This record gives sequence, structure tokens and C-alpha cells, in this order.
Amino acid sequence: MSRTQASKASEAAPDREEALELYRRMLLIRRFEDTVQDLFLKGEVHGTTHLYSGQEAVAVGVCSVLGEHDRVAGTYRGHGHALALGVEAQGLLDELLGRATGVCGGRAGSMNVIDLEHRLIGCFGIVGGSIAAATGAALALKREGGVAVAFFGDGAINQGYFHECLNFARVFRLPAVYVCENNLYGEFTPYEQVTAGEIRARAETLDIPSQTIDGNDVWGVQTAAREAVQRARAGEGPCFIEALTYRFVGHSRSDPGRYRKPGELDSWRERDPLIRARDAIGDTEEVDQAVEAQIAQMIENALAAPFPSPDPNAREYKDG
Ligand SMILES: Cc1ncc(C[n+]2csc(CCOP(=O)(O)OP(=O)(O)O)c2C)c(N)n1
Repeated sequence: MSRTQASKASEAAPDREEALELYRRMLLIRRFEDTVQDLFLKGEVHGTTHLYSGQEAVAVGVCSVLGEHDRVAGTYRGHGHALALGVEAQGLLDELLGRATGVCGGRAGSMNVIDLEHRLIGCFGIVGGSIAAATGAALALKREGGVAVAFFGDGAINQGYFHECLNFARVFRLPAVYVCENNLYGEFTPYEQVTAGEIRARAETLDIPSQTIDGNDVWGVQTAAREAVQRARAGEGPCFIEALTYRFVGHSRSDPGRYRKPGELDSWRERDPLIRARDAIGDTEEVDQAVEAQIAQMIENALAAPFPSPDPNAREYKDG
């Protein structure tokens, strides 16, 4: 993989069917997140939530090139990673509402969803936890076949284990792809205020091929991810991708994001990954309507689902 400094936004969309599918996944994430925010404000979602709105092209582009043996570790902003992998949206919504029909029986909450059937080895509330988990998975996959992907934010690259894990992955040529979603902020702090040097340089110094890409261009992300995954599959070791993106909402819960510079949000909205995809595809009405209907039905189902039994010694947890 080449080490490019500037983003290489792809102009060419893939064939229409595939383009529509990528768009559908991004739209599902966007509407899912709007729904979660709404239900959170109504008191139906407990604890906290970190939404992914604005970053959809990163998860969708990367996950679109993964195969059945690959594994993914997401962050506490992980609803997007889960849906991009094909985790059932209904099961995920039920999970966030604490219902027994949720993908983890209603006990994981927003930050800690796991769905092994859909290759999601976990979402992690600990900043950078996904890096360690994916590196461990990559060690196993080196023998078994497959690639492990870690999604993490720009804040995670200042954690000690970022360096330990990437060094380990490079030394042992693990099939790992590290995807840093640089959305410009770590919680409420602009990343340049806490990060010395260039993000990509952290990987380059460990001799890990790296590139910075436009994270709001789903096809550009797909192209970069395909290259990185193929390289890892071929036994050539890990790659690092810095995807430049932006979250349209606050860090979590009801954060209105007042720390943003004036006009910043508007200028990123003009680069909305969904609008860009829609402009490239043309007519998306059928997909738009199908996703709206799916979401409306999901809300109804989720609110009607039962809560889990409060028994702390439930058998399934003892048996693992
Ligand atoms: C090890 C650790 N330290 C601190 C926190 C508190 N915390 C939660 S989110 C966050 C900001 C992380 O920012 P970034 O990695 O850029 O991800 P983003 O939220 O922008 O997606 C912090 C410091 C934590 N969860 N884990």
C-alpha cells in the first residue's frame, strides 16, 4: 500500500447494486442513531450513548470488504460498526433498550455490544481497548486465516498500548488493519491540542504502511480498506489507515458540542457521506422508503419486547 499524504477521494462509484447497498447501510446507521437519540431523550435508553452520525462511510466502507473469517473490534461509538457488519438492527435496538431480545440479552448496553455471529468481537468503552482486542484476534487469525480490524478514535493513539500493540503486530506480521477515525475531537478537546506530530507518523515509525484518506467518501474508504485487507491476508503484516471524518453530534448524551468553531459543523455537513453517496448514485427513493419503514417497525417491536430476567446467576452467563 502506498503512503499517501493527501486523501484520494474516489469519483467513480462501483456498480449500482453495490452502491445502493453501501448507501442503504449508511442510511440505516444514520436513522438508527437518530432513533437512539430520540429514545434516549424520552428516557427509554439508559446509561449513556455515543452516536456515530457523520462517520458512517468509515465503518461501511471498511466492513464491505471483509470476509466471513475476519473479525472486528469497535469503540463505544460502536452502533455504526455493528450495523456495518450486518448485526441485526432490531436486535441492536432491543439491546440498547435493555430488552431480553437484544443481541446480548439486553445486558450489554450501548458501549459493550458483542455479536460473534456477525464477526463483532466487541465494542469497547475503554479508549483504545479495540486495538488490544483486535491485535489479540489477529494473533489467532494468523494461524486460522482471516484479518482483524480495529476501529478507534484519534484520542486512542496517545494510549501506551497503541504503541505496544502496533509494534507487536508489525514484529510478528499479524493480519491486522488499524483504522483511526479522526473526527477532530477527543471528547471536547481538539486533537491537535493533545497530539504531537502527525497521526499517521505513529504507525510509519513502526514501519507499518499507512495512509490518510477522506473518511466521508465511502468508495475511497472501501478502496483503501481493500488494499490493506488484501495485504494482511497475503501475510504481509498490518496496515494503518487514518480516516478524516467528523461527528455531527456531541460526544455523548446531550452534549450540544458548543466547543466547535463557528461554521465548522456546517462545512462538514456539506461533506455529509450520505449526501455524497446519494449524489453519485442518483435515485435512492426506494432505499430511503424501505429504511424508514424498517425503522418505524423496529421501534414498535423494541418497545413491546420484554425486559430480561433480573436473575444475576442466569445459567447462560455461568456457562459463558
Ligand atoms: C482509557 C480511557 N481513558 C479515558 C476515558 C474517557 N473518555 C471516554 S471517550 C474519550 C475521548 C476519546 O476520543 P477519541 O479516541 O478521539 O474518540 P471519539 O470519541 O472522538 O470517537 C475519553 C477520554 C476512557 N473511556 N478510557
